[in-house]
Amino acid sequence: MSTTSTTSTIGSESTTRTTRPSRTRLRLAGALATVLVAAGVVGGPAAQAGEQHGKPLTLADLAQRHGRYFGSATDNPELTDPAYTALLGSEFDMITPGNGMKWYATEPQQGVFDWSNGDEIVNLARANHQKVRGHTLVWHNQLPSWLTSREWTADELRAVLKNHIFAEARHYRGKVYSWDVVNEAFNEDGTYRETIFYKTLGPGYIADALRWAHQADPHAKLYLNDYNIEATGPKSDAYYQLAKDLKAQGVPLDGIGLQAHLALQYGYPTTLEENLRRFSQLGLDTALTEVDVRMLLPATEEKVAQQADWYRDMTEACLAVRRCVGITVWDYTDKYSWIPAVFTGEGAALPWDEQLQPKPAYFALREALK
Ligand code: 9MR
Repeated sequence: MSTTSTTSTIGSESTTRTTRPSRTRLRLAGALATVLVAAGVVGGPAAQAGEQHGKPLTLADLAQRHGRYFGSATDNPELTDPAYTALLGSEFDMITPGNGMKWYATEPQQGVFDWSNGDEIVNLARANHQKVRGHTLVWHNQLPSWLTSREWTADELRAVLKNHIFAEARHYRGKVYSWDVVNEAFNEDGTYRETIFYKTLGPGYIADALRWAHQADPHAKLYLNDYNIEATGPKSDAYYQLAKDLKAQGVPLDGIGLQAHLALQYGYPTTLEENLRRFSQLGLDTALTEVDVRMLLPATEEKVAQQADWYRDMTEACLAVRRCVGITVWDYTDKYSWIPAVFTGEGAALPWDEQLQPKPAYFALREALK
């Protein structure tokens, strides 16, 4: 479905110049333009073809021209695959650790911290001049068993939560661009998910988590992140209302992360752009944080083409809304996608195939970013 036709509001500066340029000035400007075109810096067939100095522009290069980033998730076991890490290091300018910063990994025993997996990814990203989205401080999944296997009083759990957030956000202070502070806090109908945190502490745990994360790392952008909130509807309305309330209370919230785990069989979220825009209008950043578009296997040419359209449409929606700051795919190759392990008979969700070859979705992304 390639229905959204959007106009980017970026870079639409109006010129106020009224004097007519002299001929010499025009000649100089012409010469400069020729040089810049030849160098592939602006315009020209090479730049239009997405090249610079004879090298194809990366998704990150193209996104940067719109003031956006283009990222990928990754996971520690994959980092031993040199063909994989080569593309990971060159095509993207934002990295999200898929698992390495989650609670089970970072605080395997109470008060005993292990930063090794997160650090490995942060160090790799820094070596490649990439930023990092920290994921995630508070989530009901992938918790260590010391936390889930007993009852806590509210005071105890509050102290446990505060300690974890402070330790982790302090450890990565200055090293992450943003934090998914609370992940997946709502049910599909917009009610609060009955997590250990909600049940023990009430809904105020979200504001507390944001305040503690801000104290621990004042410069990180703080996000709430969830799936199935791409379209308007009860779940995304719940975030809209919560974000509004948090802003009114002066709670440090910077953005809403829309995961965007889409599936061809469930249809495209046609209200995505409108939804991004309403969060923008609250003064919040938005980001597409975990994008993939899965399908029922086998992948046919038709499905792969439809998938490409969806990647294009999502990118155009983000570019059309000023405060949609970037897009991250939930890993970039089908070789390392989480989908087949969780959804039997589904897959082929990412822009590169299992052999690390670009698929139509990759070219659609490039087109949308050009
Ligand atoms: O990609 C992650 C996968 O390796 C884990 O097994 C899975 C466990 O729940 O979590 C995956 O990442 C999730 C992310 O942290 C939050 N949004 C949904 C993602 C896919 O499940």
